Amino acid sequence: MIQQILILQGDITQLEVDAIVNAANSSLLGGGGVDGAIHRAAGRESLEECRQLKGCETGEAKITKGYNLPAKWVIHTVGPVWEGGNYGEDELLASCYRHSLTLAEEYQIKTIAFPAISTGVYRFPMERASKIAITEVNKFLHNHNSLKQIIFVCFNQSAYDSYQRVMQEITES
Ligand code: AR6
Repeated sequence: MIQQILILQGDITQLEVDAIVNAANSSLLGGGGVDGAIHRAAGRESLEECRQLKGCETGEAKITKGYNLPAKWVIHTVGPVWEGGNYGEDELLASCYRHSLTLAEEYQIKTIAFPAISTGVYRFPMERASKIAITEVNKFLHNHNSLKQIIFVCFNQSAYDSYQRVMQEITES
């Protein structure tokens, strides 16, 4: 099966994909940033379903239906708060991508979109986060072939530039 990685700039809540990933917090009860946007767009039932999940650990992921979103599923993952880089942040962020992709495979998801997890309120440096994101997705695609399309959704131009730069570096190395 042909697999494709795309980098787009835009609002993840608008995408018609099988699943979008939410950069949530451990309560899974909503917040600001992309989490707030996803909950607003998905609607009240989504929050109800999240409430039943009883939270999520950092680096792990849980799934709910998409409700009013164009996406069929939402995979909620909890990224690490950036504390300077010596507190296991890189590994925890990598774990978010791995757990999200594993869940996607379990649910036979073919197309999935990721925001830049942890790079907003949680302050993870964009360049470093995008390198981890692209590396983990590449590794996963190397060993699994169920996913068809992975989209990295960048909310602004500097995030988009960072993903493009890192993708080029990784492809050329
Ligand atoms: N579509 C795509 N990307 C977006 C969107 C959107 N609609 N909105 C923001 N981003 P953040 P975090 C980008 O802060 O750092 C919440 O309160 C944004 O520019 O949403 O993991 C949660 O409840 C940034 O690059 O998530 C947690 O408490 C990226 O998404 C906490 O924030 C992630 O920014 C999680 O912090």
